[in-house]
Amino acid sequence: SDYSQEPPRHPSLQINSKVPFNAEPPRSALASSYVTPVDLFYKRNHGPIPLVDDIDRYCVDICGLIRTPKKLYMRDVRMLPKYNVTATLQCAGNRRTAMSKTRKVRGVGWDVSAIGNAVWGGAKLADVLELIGIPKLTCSTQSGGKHVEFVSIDKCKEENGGPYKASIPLSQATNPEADVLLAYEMNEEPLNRDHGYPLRVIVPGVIGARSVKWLDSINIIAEECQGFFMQKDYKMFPPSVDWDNINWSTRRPQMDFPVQSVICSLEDVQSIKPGKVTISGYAVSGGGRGIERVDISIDGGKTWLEASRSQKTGAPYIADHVSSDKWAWVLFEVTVDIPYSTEIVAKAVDSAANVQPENVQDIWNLRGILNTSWHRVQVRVGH
Ligand code: MTE
Ligand code: MO
Repeated sequence: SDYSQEPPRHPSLQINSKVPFNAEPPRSALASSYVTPVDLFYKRNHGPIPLVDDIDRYCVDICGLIRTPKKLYMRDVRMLPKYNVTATLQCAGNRRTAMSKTRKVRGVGWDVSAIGNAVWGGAKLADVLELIGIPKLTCSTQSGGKHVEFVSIDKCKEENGGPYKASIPLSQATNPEADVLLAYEMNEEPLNRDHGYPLRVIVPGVIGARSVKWLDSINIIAEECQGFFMQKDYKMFPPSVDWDNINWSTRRPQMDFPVQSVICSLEDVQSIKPGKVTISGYAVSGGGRGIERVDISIDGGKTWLEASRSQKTGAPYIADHVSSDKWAWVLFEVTVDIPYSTEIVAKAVDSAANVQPENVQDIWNLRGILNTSWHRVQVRVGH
């Protein structure tokens, strides 16, 4: 594969793998802005970054179980109503490095920054599908229906040199409230090459792996996508399953991500002077569930205090309220007095009262995905 045409990248990114390029920002930079700057947004790739240079000829083939296949050009996408959706994208492998410390796992080692919050601009997939005669649906509880497969331009070794692909249920794709986008903008700029230029899918509230970049075709299919990343990866197995007894077909592909929170203002281990310390970070849940609460402990989890939460400046954040960005993270903050060396812990509660698990061992899985255990940092207080 050809890595000679990779785009330029910000020098402060921590590179976890050079080819394919996988990198994340320093945690201190992450929670300092509600909307993550594009150049600091984590980059997760499985192959070389494709180069689309003739934008007038670029089009997405819409095919499969439909009466009339269609070629969707950029001008067709731009003709549809444009939506700006603020949504947090999180890699299922976020915090994998910490999980691998209990027991070895397979996958790119990520610290806590394989996540970012962006304003995605584009057309709703529901509007695109309506163009080809698939009506909108507002009841998302329907199951057993068809699926919408997204196939990319990029080539990756897991697919034996074939394209990256994934699918979502048709009921989600045709539901305007699910806010699934074909995005051509990120933070009000044209999407850049690393993030999927010219067009990518954004599936809010779902692990990043389903938000296919560099879209090449959309396939309406009877069964979910049989590609590697749906069937042989990104599945959550119990701690008892290892590489010698794994049966991939026993589990469903992971879609929504669970409730998560991370302290970004402190490294692990951090040396500080005794006195007031501001503890801040992000909290987010999947499926459009808001964040009800973020609890902070400065004694390793014995006692807790509540952090304040915010999204965009100005409006107070209330979980699941109309004024909140339902697909976006909240930033939290609390200032406390830390007199001696201790362990600081964060745990969030979402609007369905789901809570992060206490220990990483209990959710250990061989692929090292969805480490949402209590986030802990050690502080050493010196004089
Ligand atoms: N789409 C394509 N075509 N190729 C990829 O390698 N990686 C997926 C997803 N979409 C991927 C892809 C994964 S695992 C994640 S977490 C997100 O893209 C990362 O998106 P980002 O690089 O814009 O942050
Ligand atoms: Mo990912």
